[in-house]
Amino acid sequence: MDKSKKDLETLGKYISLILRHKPDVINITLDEHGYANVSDLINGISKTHHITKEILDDIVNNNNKKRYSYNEDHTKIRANQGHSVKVDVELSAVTPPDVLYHGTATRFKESIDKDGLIPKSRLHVHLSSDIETAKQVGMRHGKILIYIVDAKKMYEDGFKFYLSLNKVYLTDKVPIQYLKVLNL
Ligand code: HQG
Repeated sequence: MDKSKKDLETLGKYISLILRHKPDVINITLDEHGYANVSDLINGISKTHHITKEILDDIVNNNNKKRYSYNEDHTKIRANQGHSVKVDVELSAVTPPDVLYHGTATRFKESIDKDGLIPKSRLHVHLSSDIETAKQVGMRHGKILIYIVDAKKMYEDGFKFYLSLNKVYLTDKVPIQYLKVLNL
């Protein structure tokens, strides 16, 4: 990977940390909807990383996962999903596809088969509509294990589903009766 791409990736990870988990690393706060002030974010980041409004625009518009959004007048920015800090990013409730997937690692199987899928440090359990994305998510944790989630049944049973702007399906938890391991 060339250096500028690598730099953007490092910057993207740092922005993720700030906007989803630890805004205090640059002494800023998020409002109740998860927004940070764009100029405060740029000022804070510029203490340790090279950043300009143009670079931030590039990350917002071209980040492969569309992780961030500006508000209407571009004075505020937030992460679309993935938070551990308690903010309400105004997710839209949706009817899920009949089947969703969750990519994880084999080392979590025993625990998941006992407790179901739980959000751990995040606000929601993250689910994917396709197996390929679930593989990418699972790979981050170790040897891939993919669960098939019976979203249709969950929905019929009253569980709520949300779709983030960047097309990640989110729900509060997935009890074991809705889970089946996908044979890879
Ligand atoms: C596991 C990335 C033991 C769960 C991705 C996962 C995603 C359990 C891990 C987004 C468990 C949490 C989120 C239980 C769940 N016992 N382990 N009962 N229930 N787990 O990173 O879903 O690149 O918080 O299977 O693409 O891996 O950051 O969640 O392995 O969309 O934009 O606990 O993060 O997006 O790990 O990933 P994570 P995730 P970004």
